[in-house]
Amino acid sequence: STPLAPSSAVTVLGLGLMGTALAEALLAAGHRVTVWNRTPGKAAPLVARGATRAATVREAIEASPLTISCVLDYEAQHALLSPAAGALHGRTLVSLTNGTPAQARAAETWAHALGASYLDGGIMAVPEQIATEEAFLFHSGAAGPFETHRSTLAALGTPKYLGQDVGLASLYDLALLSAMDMMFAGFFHAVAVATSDKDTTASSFTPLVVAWLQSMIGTLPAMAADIDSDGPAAYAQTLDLVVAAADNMGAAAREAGVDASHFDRTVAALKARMAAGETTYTAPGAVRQLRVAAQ
Ligand code: FVH
Repeated sequence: STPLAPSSAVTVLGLGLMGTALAEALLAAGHRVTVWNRTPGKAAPLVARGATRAATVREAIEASPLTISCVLDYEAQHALLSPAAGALHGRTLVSLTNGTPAQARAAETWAHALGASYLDGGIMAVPEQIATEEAFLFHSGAAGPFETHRSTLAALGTPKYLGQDVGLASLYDLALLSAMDMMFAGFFHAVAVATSDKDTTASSFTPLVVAWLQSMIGTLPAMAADIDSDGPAAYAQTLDLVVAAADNMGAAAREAGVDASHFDRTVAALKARMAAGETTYTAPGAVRQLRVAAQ
């Protein structure tokens, strides 16, 4: 079999916006970078900066002890790795492809069966933030391979190791992406409602959204403490009030010609809790409600 390349060698599979940023960061950190992409032409700018373009996935994996995969999804990742799976023996695969905890666990089992080490990861950054202080990456999986490659991974952003359970990186990644997604959805909704006023623009309204959300973010640690505690919640409102407010938010959206179905669902769920005898709206109650609704 091909002897392992020096530890400064890293392979990147997938040269979309993120994969390209990762490869650039590794080159800037002084690594010997081998790249492969389904559409080979995307490698040209990296080759101009010193990367080596591999003709096949197998050739790419064999060039380095560490391969980082960053493609669209796990289906694409598995499809491109499968024909070259044997090359992973004795090497480490780090998947920075977005996926679920179950997909990470299946990928780890698959890699271990091949005699490869496997780490999962979640990138908490956009491509422009890679290798800046803003970027951090979750990693999970066996501690040994993480420690071996920690300094290489640190070239991409601050590595945050979550533990041996390989599913944790994607669990945290998707939880944070969910928070971001719902925040953006809230922003778009608020802008749609406010700009139903002919004199209001998104740009004139947005500083108010920013100020309000920044102030509300300050309440999250106290709510978290409530969620973790068995005692009475410090942050509490009457359910009556929360239902009335959600009703009004839905009505205002409808008056503004904006979809109000989110508030219809919220009001229905809160009224069901009131019918069951609950009188108080708390953070632990809201989290519990999400679990009840999923059953
Ligand atoms: N971009 C971002 O802001 C986010 C930030 C958080 C992390 N994500 C994750 O990173 C993965 C890749 O994202 P990306 O931004 O690089 O995505 P694209 O620019 O769309 O590039 C997609 C790459 O995947 C390749 N690809 C797609 N399907 C296949 C396939 N069936 N077989 C092989 N490769 C495939 C694609 O190849 P090509 O179209 O250039 O030939 C690109 O290399 C992702 O998991 C995000 O969730 C980014």
